[in-house]
Amino acid sequence: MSTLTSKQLKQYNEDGYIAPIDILSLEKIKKIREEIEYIEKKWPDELIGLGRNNVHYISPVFDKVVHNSKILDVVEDIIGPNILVGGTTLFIKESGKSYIKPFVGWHQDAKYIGFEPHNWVTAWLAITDANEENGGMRMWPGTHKEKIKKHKDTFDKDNLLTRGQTIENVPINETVSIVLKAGQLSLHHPLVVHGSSVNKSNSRRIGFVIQSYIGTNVDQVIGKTYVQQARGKDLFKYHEHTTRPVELMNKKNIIFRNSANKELQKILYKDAKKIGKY
Ligand SMILES: O=C(O)CCC(=O)C(=O)O
Repeated sequence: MSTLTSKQLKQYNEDGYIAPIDILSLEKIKKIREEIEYIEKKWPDELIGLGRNNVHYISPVFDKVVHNSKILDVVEDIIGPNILVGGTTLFIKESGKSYIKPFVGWHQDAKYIGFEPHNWVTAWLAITDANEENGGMRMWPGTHKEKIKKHKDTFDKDNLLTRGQTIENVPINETVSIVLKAGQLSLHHPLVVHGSSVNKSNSRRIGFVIQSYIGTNVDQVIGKTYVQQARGKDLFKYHEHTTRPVELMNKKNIIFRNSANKELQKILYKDAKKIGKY
């Protein structure tokens, strides 16, 4: 029996995403936010640039999120019972009052991530509310049924994507705003076109993105991905499995995360003209 309702599954099949899904209480979200702020204060370089990736390798708090059974139940409904965690990214958008104006260009995740076949799903957990005002995501429904589109590398410094990539001429009036309360989740398909605008509010917008949950039948065709078993059995053994952190910022875990992030960087910048800040 599935956890997602038939309406939610229909939304995924027809539109390429599902939102919102209730996952964590505000009390649990507060602890996650405190963990971010604690790391930022104590180790100011740790979560910026390439360091926005794979915080679940150095923080037991985030490790617990990626192995959360409520998230895995809904992910299982989409990709089946054998699930690996293929990576995570913190998408933090500072308030519009800061000197940078971060946004995310229109893109399809499948263009750069290298996971084939597309038996995978991206889970976006709202650590703060995410809405039109503070730069929540917008989806272009139905585009997951299309092929990979042409992406232009702009290297715009405010674009939170690695190469500042963007799909041009997206009809904004056909896109839909994803509104999430802190603690809610959205799921999106590898091919659905999405992006997000600047944060015009007075506070940060934070999304913790499991990018992505992959079925064990999914290989990495560009480079190397490390994985954790989230549920079920790895029947294919395409990837190297990693251990889970038991304390924050353990030295061994830091070294491992740095090398995993370097491998990720090679994937995300394959054939790019230059390397950006992430
Ligand atoms: O956080 C955002 O605004 C965009 C994140 C995104 O593009 C993704 O999760 O695939």
